[in-house]
Amino acid sequence: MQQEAAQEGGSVLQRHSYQELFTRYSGNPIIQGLDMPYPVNAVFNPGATMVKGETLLLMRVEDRQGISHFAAARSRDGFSDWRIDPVPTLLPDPRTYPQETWGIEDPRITFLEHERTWTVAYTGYSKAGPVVCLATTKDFKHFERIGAVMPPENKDAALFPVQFSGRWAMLHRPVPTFTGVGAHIWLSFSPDMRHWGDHQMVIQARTGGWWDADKIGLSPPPLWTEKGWLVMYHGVKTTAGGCIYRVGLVLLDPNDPTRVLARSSRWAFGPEAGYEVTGDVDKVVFPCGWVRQGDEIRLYYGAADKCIAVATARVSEMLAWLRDTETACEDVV
Ligand code: BMA
Repeated sequence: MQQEAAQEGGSVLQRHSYQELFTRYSGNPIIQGLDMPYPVNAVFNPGATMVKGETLLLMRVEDRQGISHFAAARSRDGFSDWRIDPVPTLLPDPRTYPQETWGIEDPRITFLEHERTWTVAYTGYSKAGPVVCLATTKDFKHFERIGAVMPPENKDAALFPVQFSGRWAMLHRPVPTFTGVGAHIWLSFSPDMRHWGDHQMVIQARTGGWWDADKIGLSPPPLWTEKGWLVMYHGVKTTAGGCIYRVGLVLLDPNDPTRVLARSSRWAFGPEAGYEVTGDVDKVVFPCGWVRQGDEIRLYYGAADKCIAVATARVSEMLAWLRDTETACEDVV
């Protein structure tokens, strides 16, 4: 943060100018409901990855019944000229998978280099509540469902792209039925992506007046950096005017992702632009995917549960910012 003195009307005003970590793309929002080749209510919360040199977004599309499915959009530069599949890319299939009765939501994509496969973690909206589902794909045309891997209520999940001591690891957010304890981010391990165990809580929602009090959840999948796993998570602040969804950063140990190395005290990005402030759900930025090109990260996010936007940041600056705004976790919860 820099402080500047501005001379205005004869008096000296102290003005704070913040160096924003993320820069919104000037062409935001990049995809809206009207861009879809068929009638929809909203398009938001996309997973993101690179496929054959192009950016691919797997978008959550809410139809005009209120039920969500996925549609793929592709772009050469990741900002413009999106080519959207003419028909839904992945529809809920409640007859075979009852966990998808009321739709599929919020996909998070992890590329598994060794397997040359993408794993998509998404929310199945079952009659018993949201569950974590996994599916794999090699082309974003055909998907193989692994099924529901975490019972309700649980969402905001993504796989790490590597194994730890021969096991897959997944971050996710169960919601306890026990009241008053908050909803936190957990880590679980699996030998086969189907059976999960060794559950442990790794990132705890803060309490009281904090921006991330009581309820947090993973945003995009964890990102490998030379300093450790960079994790972006959303925090939900409940106010008299409704909820505000913002995102912050955490760094996990590169070899042991159960260990939190650093956590930002301030949020890194929050709803400010008109399309983030007003929509089907006001004041929401909800990223489910990011793509790294060298030191640049492109963050793809749903804005106000209505449209899709992108913002950029530098990984080196995110790590430096995290160090500068860090708060010892035990002091704040
Ligand atoms: C979360 C999820 C997201 C949604 C957000 C804001 O719980 O359901 O899909 O974008 O709420 O409504």
